Amino acid sequence: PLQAFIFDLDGVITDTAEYHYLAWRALGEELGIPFTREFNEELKGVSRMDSLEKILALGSRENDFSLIEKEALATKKNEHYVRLIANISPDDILPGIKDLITEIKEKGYRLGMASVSKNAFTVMDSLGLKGEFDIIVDAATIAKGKPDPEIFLTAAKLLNVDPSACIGIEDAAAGVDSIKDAGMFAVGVGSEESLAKADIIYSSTEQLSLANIMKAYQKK
Ligand code: G16
Ligand code: MG
Repeated sequence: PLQAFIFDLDGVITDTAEYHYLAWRALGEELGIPFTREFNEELKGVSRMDSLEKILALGSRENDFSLIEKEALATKKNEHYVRLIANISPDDILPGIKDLITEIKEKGYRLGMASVSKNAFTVMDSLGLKGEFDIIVDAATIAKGKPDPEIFLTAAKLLNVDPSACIGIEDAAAGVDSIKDAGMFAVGVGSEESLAKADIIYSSTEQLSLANIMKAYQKK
């Protein structure tokens, strides 16, 4: 039987996915590597350094920088991102999320967070949601980012529940892969084409419904 829900942060709880996009896009332009929103889908849920590598590869510039230079580029993007999230408040929680969290807790399910973002604790604090979650995985303890299942498996372990008794919620293709490879039921928020592997897909957080998710989960 179902025991826990494990949420992604960026793009599910709040729209920081947009800020990651803006910060990467600015760095890309500076490097002469402009990219589209479509390409950005490949960056969602992917760690900071892996995202940088993908952007450099897009511009065939992966061999133009030393590791130290790459770290400086990643830091520059992060400083921009940190400025963009400076004024985040509970008003920035995406529609439908608060109600879903309340319902999940009322039904007695456990609640976890699986974000590979090193800024996750800050963002959760600004949103006023840190205390609502039973566990928040510390991204610094994760060796392999999404699509690897490590982060969702770690969340299940910290919650002390079996992965098969967990539902993961994600907005990124890499995140859905991570959930599925962890052996969990995957709820996707976004477009059908990029989240095809999810067990159930909603076009936006507003459409999320615990009753619906439960129905789909029980059918599996
Ligand atoms: C998030 C974002 C990614 C970002 C990554 C690392 O993952 O989706 O775009 O690159 O975290 O973030 P940071 O640079 O803040 O450490 P998630 O798992 O919350 O979707
Ligand atoms: Mg995300």
